[in-house]
Amino acid sequence: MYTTELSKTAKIQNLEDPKLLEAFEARVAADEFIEPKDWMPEAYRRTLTRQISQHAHSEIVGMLPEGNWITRAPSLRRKAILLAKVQDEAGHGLYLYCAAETLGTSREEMIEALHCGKAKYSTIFNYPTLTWADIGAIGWLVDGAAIMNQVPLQRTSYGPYARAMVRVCKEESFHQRQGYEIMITMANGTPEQKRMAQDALNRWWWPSLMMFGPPDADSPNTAQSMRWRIKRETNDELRQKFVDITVPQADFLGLKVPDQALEWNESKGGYDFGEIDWEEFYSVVRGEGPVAKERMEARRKAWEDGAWVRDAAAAHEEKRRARKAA
Ligand code: FAQ
Repeated sequence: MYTTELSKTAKIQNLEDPKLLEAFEARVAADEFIEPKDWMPEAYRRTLTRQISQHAHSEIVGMLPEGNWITRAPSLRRKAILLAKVQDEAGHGLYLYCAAETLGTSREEMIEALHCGKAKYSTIFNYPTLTWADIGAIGWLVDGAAIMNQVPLQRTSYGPYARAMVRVCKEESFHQRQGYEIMITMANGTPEQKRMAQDALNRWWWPSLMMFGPPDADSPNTAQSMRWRIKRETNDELRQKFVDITVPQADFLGLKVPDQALEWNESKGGYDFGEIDWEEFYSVVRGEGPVAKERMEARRKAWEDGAWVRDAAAAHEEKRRARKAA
């Protein structure tokens, strides 16, 4: 339902009214926000629905790896912070579903697409959280990568998505700091705690770099999304920025980034880094990630378990309407 179908997209574009298309392109080029009731090309609507719904699904599925640690957090303070963070992710998912709904697809349709495996969510959430240090690494690296990607999305051309991103980014930056603070504590703790912190960095580093998507040369959506200012920076540009910011943070922790090829490149003013295992990335995208099956089972179960709440809300609304009409 949401995957790119470039041949169809090209056909749709040829059917658009050239005058409307030209006016739309001019508005985007002038950095105006496009709003739900404005005319927009069908391919723009589709790619936004795809990206925003994938983003929403990621926030919701992303609650699972951390939710798994709420009862095992090492202190009441850590528990309260983690609980608040996981709740924030639920909120992000809800803003994003609302933003996607303004494009004409219902929340039920989006959720059905996730549950039947048609819609994607971020590869990163298909890896398991094995130790408490993973919660630090997720905040530091995964939220760090998410912010890197989402700050430019505050200026994305679709108004409801851009506005949702403003609040999301504020909360993500708190999330990143809480993760880094866990890493600081562990890296300066006992030798065993430092070893756990290094092990978490080793396991989360490469999957975090994959979050930015395929290299630009292999990204089917980037060129058009950059033209329509849905994306403001490319996958490779954001990945490079993330590496450049994060490597000194690892140095500060006294931890080693697990990449033999990592080296400062004076001429480009950034780090050179090793080849990402794209085979692994595509296999996780295909649904073959280490805990992909468990993630989808948990989401389907949550949806089924929550059916009574949705039914009760719908019955209440019906009663309210009937009372009003009487
Ligand atoms: N995972 O042509 P591109 C978070 C797919 S939120 C899975 O480059 P695009 C918060 C892509 O859909 C994390 N699939 O695509 C949090 C496309 O599929 P299609 C989520 C991926 O859209 C923290 C195909 O590959 N953030 O972490 C991935 O231009 C902690 C070709 O790729 C967002 O969603 C991937 N990593 O660029 C929560 C941000 N990468 O349709 C809890 C918004 C690519 O061709 C705890 N999204 N694919 O079949 C974006 O910025 C973009 O959609 C990209 C991909 C950059 C992810």
